[in-house]
Amino acid sequence: MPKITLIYPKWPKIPEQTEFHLPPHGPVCMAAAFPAEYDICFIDENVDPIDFNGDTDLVAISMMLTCQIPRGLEIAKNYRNKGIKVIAGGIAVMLHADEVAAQMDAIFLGEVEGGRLVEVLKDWQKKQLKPCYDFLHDFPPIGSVGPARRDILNRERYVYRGVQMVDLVHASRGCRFNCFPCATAYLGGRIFRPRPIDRVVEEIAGIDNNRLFLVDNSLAQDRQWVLELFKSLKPLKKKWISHPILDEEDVVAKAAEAGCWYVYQAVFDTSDVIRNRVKRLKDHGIGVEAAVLLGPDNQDGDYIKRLVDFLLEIDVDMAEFSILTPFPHTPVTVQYEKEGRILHKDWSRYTTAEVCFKPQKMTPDKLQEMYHYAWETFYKDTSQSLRMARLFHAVVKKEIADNTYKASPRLAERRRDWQLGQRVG
Ligand code: B12
Ligand code: SF4
Repeated sequence: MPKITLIYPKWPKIPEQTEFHLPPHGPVCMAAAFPAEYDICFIDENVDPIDFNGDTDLVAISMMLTCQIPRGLEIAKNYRNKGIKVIAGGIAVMLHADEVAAQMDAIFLGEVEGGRLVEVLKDWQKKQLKPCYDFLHDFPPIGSVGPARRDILNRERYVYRGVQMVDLVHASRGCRFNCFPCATAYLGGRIFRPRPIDRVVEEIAGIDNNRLFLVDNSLAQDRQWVLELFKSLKPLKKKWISHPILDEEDVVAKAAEAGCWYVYQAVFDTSDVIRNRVKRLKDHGIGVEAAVLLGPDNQDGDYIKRLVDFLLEIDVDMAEFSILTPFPHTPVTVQYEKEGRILHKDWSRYTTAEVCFKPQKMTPDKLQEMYHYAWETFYKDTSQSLRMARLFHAVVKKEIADNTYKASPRLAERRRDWQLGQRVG
């Protein structure tokens, strides 16, 4: 049985974020495309160390973020020095294709379903790996996307304070929008590709976790499809987080009924549109985590102060601040390249916690200072862990109400110990 080591390289976690890890999604989807006779050992280096002396026939490196690239290249070098072939794929490889290709035996651009990975493996078996398998924008039939291989995850690592983290799943690929800081239009070719709903439901029903994260780029792309999706999800009684949902009263109501627990909502200004959107979600019992980008050309220090005050005023549950970062193949990078505003291309610093470009209305130092100001001010009176605990409390209440609450194994263990202690005492 050929042994594959699939590695997700470590990345520098944003220091301000709560110290927990979500299970990686790209690798588990990719792993599902391997034929059954392959033995896959998965290492998420964010939670487990790599044993470079482990027995392996082929190394596959999966990278989602630009800031994973330097570590991914280091890992590849290490294995290639031992004569082991290394192939790389994932979003960051698509965005940094030439640079990565130069240091791998092969790169894969695009999505692996539809038999594409099988072809690559055949070439490898024949010792005829090509340097590049380019399927970017040549999408496999969306129906060929099967259930992800979550069994390869070391699940114990994705537990935070005794609580099992969410499992990730996607019901669609692509995004028809083209927002200025985002590479998704390049990756997905602006084509919204929903998966057949029955296959999504089948996959979700098979996940042994009541709490999920629907990582679809946006649930605001096709009204009819999202309504159908929510209707089909409702009987499963799962609780889920998602990126933005179409901001219409009936859609939000159906999302809540289908188990929507909280939403990552981009907050880019202090308008009534945002205020009302947040209110609508909260009125339906859906929590809101504001995703706030700092540094676009319309912002200065005072603008950021107003934005933070606004977030507190509209009472979002959590906020995640990131510094606008000129990632390759985004509209904003094309503009900043032209204007000579990119400060450096040290990818390990492209974490969104560091300023890598010249803002228009502030110095880079001022923007960096305002980033710290935003995190500190928002969480000054109510800490991040308390706010997160509240979100979890909300989901537990919903689960108790519909009889789906399951104490996570560690909490159940602690409760048993405590009850035993009471009896003995
Ligand atoms: C889901 C998601 C997340 C999730 C992470 C989920 C997880 N743990 O995996 C969350 C919400 C946590 C997240 C966070 C962030 N994200 Co994000 N995220 C995405 C999103 C929307 C989808 C990714 C995904 O899962 N796609 C579905 C999977 C199945 O596709 P895939 O990974 O491409 O895998 C397929 C192929 O690539 C291939 N493949 C994958 N690996 C390999 C390996 C080999 C060897 C081969 C052959 C093939 C292969 O097979 C798979 C199946 O076909 C993308 C946008 C997008 N559309 O891509 C942004 C995206 C990846 N995120 C981005 C960013 C910026 C971030 C944040 C930094 C934002 C922030 N400031 O907080 C954070 C970083 C996290 C951190 N530092 O803590 C950027 C990346 C920019 C960059 N160049 O670095 C993207 C591209 C969006 C954008 N703004 O442009 N994100
Ligand atoms: S930011 Fe969201 S809505 Fe905009 S292009 Fe990217 S994925 Fe689509």
